[in-house]
Amino acid sequence: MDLISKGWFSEIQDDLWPGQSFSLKVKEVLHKEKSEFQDIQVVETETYGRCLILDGIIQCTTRDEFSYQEMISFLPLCSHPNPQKVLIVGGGDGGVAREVVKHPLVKEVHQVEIDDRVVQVSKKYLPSMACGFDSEKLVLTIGDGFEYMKNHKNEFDVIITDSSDPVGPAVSLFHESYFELLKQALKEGGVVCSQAGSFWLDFDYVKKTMKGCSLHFPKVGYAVTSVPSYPCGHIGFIIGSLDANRKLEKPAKRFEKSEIDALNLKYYSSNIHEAAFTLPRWVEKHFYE
Ligand code: SPM
Repeated sequence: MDLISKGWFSEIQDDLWPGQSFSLKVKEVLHKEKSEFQDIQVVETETYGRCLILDGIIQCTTRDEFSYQEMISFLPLCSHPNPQKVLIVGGGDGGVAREVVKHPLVKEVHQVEIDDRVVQVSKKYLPSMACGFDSEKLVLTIGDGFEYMKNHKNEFDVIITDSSDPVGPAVSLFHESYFELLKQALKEGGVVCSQAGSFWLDFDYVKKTMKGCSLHFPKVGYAVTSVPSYPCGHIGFIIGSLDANRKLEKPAKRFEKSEIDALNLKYYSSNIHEAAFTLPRWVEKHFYE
């Protein structure tokens, strides 16, 4: 199916967000291919800069990606007192790696991405994100995250899962068994963070995923950020800690304004960290009671 009609890309996904769709006016299609795993497109838009689209779903635009990439990275990193060794599962555009390597306590970052074509296309068309791959702290492996973790036990302080939505290849990353694997790959007191969908669209799914996470993690929270190019302009993250006493909404590491500026953070701050866990009453009631 052609995703672009009369110069507009429309994100139509009847299974994931029935009856609604976000559209972007397209200036030019820069790249289009079918990899072994998915359809990959990069388009230049009129008002959101460049946009990466996988299987018809917007992954990031250069205008607003920092909100997602900073929050999925710094929420878990700052929920851990000493996040020296980090694993990123997915994140083929490089934006999460770009953020994680900024953290002053992070020494070593390993990333496992299944689709090398996403990495190569991002290097060519999305250099402001793919610059994350250039860090000396980073080791990139092309392969399956499940298989990778089976061979890496008790290794990481923080694991971030930057996946696409729970359809196709990413569906298993939302299952309870995935959280069990994450737990085994973590060191004592480790923290995980996964893209988890929006409470506006995926209410039951988020709740179910939180339940799966809480079978293996004594402390579980859900935090949100605003991303205008995602459906409903909104997305959330599930964060799990192996330390039952950790208060996820209170950053273990607080950054001063000068540090935030030095790290070139545009969205994340310690105040935003605390606010991100504050949920509307109806959501809080259903997620936590
Ligand atoms: N590094 C950026 C990759 C983005 N991964 C998440 C994409 C999610 C897009 N759909 C959001 C729908 C929320 N229900």
